[in-house]
Amino acid sequence: MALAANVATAENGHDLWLRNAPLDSGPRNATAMFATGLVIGSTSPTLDVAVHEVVHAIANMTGKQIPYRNIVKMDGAIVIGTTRSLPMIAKLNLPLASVGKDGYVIRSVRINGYNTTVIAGNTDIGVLYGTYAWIRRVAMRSSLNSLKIVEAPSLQLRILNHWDNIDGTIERGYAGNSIWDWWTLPDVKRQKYVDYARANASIGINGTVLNNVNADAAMLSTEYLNKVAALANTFRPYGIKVYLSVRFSSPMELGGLSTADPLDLAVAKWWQFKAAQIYRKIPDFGGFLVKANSEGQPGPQDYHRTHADGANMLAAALKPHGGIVMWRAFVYARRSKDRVGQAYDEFLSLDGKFSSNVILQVKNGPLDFQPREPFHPLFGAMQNTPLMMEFQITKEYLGFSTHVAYLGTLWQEVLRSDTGLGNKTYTVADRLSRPTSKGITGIAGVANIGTAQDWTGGVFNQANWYAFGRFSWCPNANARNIAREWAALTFNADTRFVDPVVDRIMMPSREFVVDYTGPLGLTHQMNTGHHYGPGPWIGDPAASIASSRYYSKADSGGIGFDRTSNGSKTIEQYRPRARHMYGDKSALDSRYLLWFHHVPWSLKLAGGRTVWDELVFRYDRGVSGVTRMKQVWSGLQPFVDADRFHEVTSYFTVQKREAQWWRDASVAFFQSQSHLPLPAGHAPPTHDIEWYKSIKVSHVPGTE
Ligand code: BDP
Repeated sequence: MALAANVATAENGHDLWLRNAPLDSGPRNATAMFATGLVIGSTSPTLDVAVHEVVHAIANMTGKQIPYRNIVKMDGAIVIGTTRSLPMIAKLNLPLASVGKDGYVIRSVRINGYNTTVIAGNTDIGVLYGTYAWIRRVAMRSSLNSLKIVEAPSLQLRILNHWDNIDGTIERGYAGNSIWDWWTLPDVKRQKYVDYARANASIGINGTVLNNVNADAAMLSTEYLNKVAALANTFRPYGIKVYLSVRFSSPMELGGLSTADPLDLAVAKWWQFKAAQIYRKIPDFGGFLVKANSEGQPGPQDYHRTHADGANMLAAALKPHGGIVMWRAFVYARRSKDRVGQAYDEFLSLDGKFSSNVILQVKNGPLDFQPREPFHPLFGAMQNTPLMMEFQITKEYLGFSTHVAYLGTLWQEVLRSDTGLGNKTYTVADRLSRPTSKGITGIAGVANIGTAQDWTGGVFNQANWYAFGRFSWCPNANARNIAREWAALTFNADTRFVDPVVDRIMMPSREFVVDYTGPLGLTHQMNTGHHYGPGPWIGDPAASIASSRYYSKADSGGIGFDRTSNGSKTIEQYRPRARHMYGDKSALDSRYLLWFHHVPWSLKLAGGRTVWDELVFRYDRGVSGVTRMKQVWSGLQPFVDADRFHEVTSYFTVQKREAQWWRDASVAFFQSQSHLPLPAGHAPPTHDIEWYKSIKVSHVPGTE
């Protein structure tokens, strides 16, 4: 039996999931049959891209050049366009009315007596999305017969947030430097900007915030706006709008005003002038993203104004131009008693007070992108304000770029959580896509993209970019199906590869990271500042300064943060259904136990083990999980090109070593609190606690 005949000799990962690798003979012939010619009407920059994509994909996958035509006169024609670009599409009675601005229809249709495939949309970008969907089917060797696909995204804004600084560094970036070469812009328009737009369009992403939420006012200077405009021009054919993070005090830094008070008329005027200038350069500019009064950033509270005052003032400046404000709910100041409660406390009373072109951007959990958190209570609480999700694609808290952690499962867990709204299950995904009042909908992901040749510093990190795009299109999507698509497109569609890589590596991978960094609902046990490696000993359980010990509250009596009505009460921020689920510790899913409850070490859990024994068991489960992933990967060599195979192997070596480090350091620390013996069969840490404490890592990438 010939294994994996299609393995390329070497690949550097730059082509992502768009490799369009040659098909083997069966599917190759079938595809050739379904693509004998391309029928197009009038064109546009976006339709040109669509046509180019089909022609090149077919050439790469089947070796065949397909001719252009303007009428259908053979079987296997692919007919591409809108009702305007190609009037024959209007006669086909396609269900285009239901797909809106961005959706598409792909249909096998008989035209002039010939069998054709029609890829149609109401807009050029809808057609392009449909084109990528069809190419994906070909590349995955799915059937091209009797197609009846009708697709539309559930969310309007599908946006990447780059935490890129003007100097080229990336806050929490682990894949090299920023891909925006600010120095040479606007003159030099690099191919990578096009490749970037293409990759995003292929998974439905339609916006990008170019700069860090900890923003530099200089980004709004005329000089930088010209550079931004050059990028916007490059992205436009791919349907990607540009947005900027803005520093709230920009009127002072750039405009020389003495205040940034949102109710000061001169301040409002400054923003109006700035908005008008931006739209002269970039007529389809998306709008602003704002981090205000959080982690030292300026904001309206500096002037005793509310978040709504600040957001609405900016929204008024953008409104005449069609722009929006994405105002972040991630507010963190050290004064809060229970850090996870702060966003709710500050925003709930503002529900319904934001202008119609403002959307609140809420992180998936109430803390900060941890490997596991319950969903953010604002999704259940705020009913009269548009809310968009913020996920973190870059793995700040999940092992950086070297650990394999597929985040599709994390996002699915959050999106499927029941908010407690209404009488029956009403998930976070429902809340995002069905706002109670009509308003903007959206999702953002903090990008993991950098100058690394494979974009993300490790090929498995590409899966998270891909999954983010697919979830942003359909928040009810299935993480496993997405992983299957990605693995087939990125490596090899052979099920002997796809099955194990998805079910034995990708799907369990994030849970292994949870197990070796913070099982049972423990959170934020990483080292401070750079967030790399274990630091469960850091801080003081009694102090209000957020630190590992503040979060674990581990001492000889027990472990866990009491957020029930006897403790910080933040559980009360959830609606009754969710509150009951998280509140009843006997019924509670142990994944969230220590997030909500402080429990004695000896408490018996549903599975029969004590909390202490279960904790140790899970740390070890995480480590052995990594060993297993590595083994499974080593068996997949026949299906993967050598370069990518060996690189992933070496990442697994790092992950294995670091999982062990996490486990040993954590078990050593918690044992110094519990004073209990390790359960039978579990090895003691290699070193004592002082040894782990003494490890200092420096020059950690991505640190401010
Ligand atoms: C935290 C990051 C920090 C970000 C912050 C944010 O450590 O670098 O600035 O989130 O989201 O997780 O604003």
